[in-house]
Amino acid sequence: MLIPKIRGRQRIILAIDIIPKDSWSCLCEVVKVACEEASGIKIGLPLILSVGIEKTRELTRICTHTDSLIIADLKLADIGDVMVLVLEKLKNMGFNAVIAHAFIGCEDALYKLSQLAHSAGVSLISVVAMSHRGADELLNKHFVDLVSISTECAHVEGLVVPATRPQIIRAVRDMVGDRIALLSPGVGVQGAPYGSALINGADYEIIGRAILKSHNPIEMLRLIAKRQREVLIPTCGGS
Ligand code: BMP
Repeated sequence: MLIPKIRGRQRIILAIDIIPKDSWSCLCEVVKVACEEASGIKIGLPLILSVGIEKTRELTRICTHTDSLIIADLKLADIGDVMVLVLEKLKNMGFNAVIAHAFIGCEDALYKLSQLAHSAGVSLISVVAMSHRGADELLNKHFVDLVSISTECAHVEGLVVPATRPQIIRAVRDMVGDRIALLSPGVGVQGAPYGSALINGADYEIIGRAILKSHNPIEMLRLIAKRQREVLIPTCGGS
């Protein structure tokens, strides 16, 4: 599968780590909207560990008839032989994309995962920088090397770049041109304004708690999408 680069619809990927309002049916409704109106979902370890594999499969099934991204975010960071075992299981659970760390390197690691992902029709996305403050202590200092590992050696389809570090998004976009999708978390609760990652070159904003913890998650998702569109519309002068 190829991650679509330009989408005619909302450029939000819903990050699911919690259950909104402690209601499974509410979560299913938001997932349906995220996959039918927005660009898909990203399911994290907290959700999988709290509801289990069968329930997770229920969520991915809501999206399979759409052309959405259904991303497993386990941030894989292991030897290639072990990661490929995980990837097979994730594919069977209905995921069509997985996230791995790039810091594990290419040989016997990201490259091996990328080969299997490619033959299984699963999109591989790697993390080249992160949105929290501690990421600046080590990881974010190496984003240029991590982009090279990810793109020149492993040929991933997408890169995770932090909305809280717009300069990194711009630098990565300059490095990779238009050939790779940039997915950006850190919008909303972590402080980056809605649409800001898109303005700086990201293709998608990954947004979780701002939607799932709101009073009306579906309405909030649509409001954020509207805000993204407003921010992206070019203005014609004024300050
Ligand atoms: P929220 O919008 O609730 O802050 O969620 C952001 C999501 O993006 C979480 O699932 C988190 O694991 C993920 N994420 C992040 O916040 N920063 C990164 O650098 C990389 C991530 O995958």
